[in-house]
Amino acid sequence: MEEKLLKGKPVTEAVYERVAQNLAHLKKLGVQPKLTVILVGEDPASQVYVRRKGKACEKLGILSDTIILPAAISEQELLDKIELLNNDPLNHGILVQLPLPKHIDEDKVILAVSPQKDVDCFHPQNVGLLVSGKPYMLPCTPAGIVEILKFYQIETQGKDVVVVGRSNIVGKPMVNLLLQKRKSANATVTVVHSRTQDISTHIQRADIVIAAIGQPNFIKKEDLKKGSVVIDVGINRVDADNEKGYKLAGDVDFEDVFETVSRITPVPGGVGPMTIAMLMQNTITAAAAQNKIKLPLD
Ligand code: L34
Repeated sequence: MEEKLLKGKPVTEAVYERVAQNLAHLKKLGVQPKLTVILVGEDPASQVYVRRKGKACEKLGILSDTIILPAAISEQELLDKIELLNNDPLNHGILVQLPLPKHIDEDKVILAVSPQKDVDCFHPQNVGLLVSGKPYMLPCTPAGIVEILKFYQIETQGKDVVVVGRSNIVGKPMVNLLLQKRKSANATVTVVHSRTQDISTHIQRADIVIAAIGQPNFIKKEDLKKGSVVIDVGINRVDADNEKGYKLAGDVDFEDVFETVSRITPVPGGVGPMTIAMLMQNTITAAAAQNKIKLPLD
């Protein structure tokens, strides 16, 4: 049972080890990396994620600032705040937690963040570099998934990988990462989405399924090939009879598919913590680049 689980924790520890060594190198050269996270409004899930980002920085010795802005803030005020951070040489990373309130244009906000400080890899310049195979930084969640596959020695080269979902934050960058010409990628990638005619027939052919659609328990055992590897990116809150009033469910029906799959990431404790680990790595990469320093480990 245990060996089927692709847990995030041991993978984050390996990443944090690397980050700590790179960080020590930067500090020796007088650079103190700093990340600023902006949270607009009071979305409860976002509050959890942002708090975890601050905690990870604290644990590693990366400076961090969390700016909490009211949901009613104007788009211009937010853009002004970002501009101040773009011009602050002591701040190396800027992350605006998504989603934003409806009256704020996410695309404008993403464009406003200096590409050098874009630790999410959301800016079109950084997306372009990734697509062309010369990334400045890697998008956190997809990069975390590749780390999980590497750590557990799951071959992607030549394999059929089906990505379920085409979001800018997971699906699309995931495709681009898996298409890179490198050993830890080189996959044959299919993307299925809400307008795909028969999602199931595609998923049934997959050696590896990466589910990122945000619908609880969407994928069932009938959808999967026996022995396939499942990476579940979904973190859905579903009603539950406990103190919190909810529990977390993935996009894959874990109980239903468990016998069918060879490996599967749990929710929570799978991909989620990797997103944060890769953000730490990106903050170090950004701080190094802004100070023209080459890091010892990549
Ligand atoms: N700008 N917006 C921006 N960057 C990001 O990288 C994110 N994301 C996604 C949402 N919006 C963003 C995150 O930070 C999702 N995400 C994220 C980060 C951490 C976790 C989940 C999603 C996480 O720590 N998950 C835990 C459970 C947390 C809980 O108890 O609710 C886990 O074990 O999966």
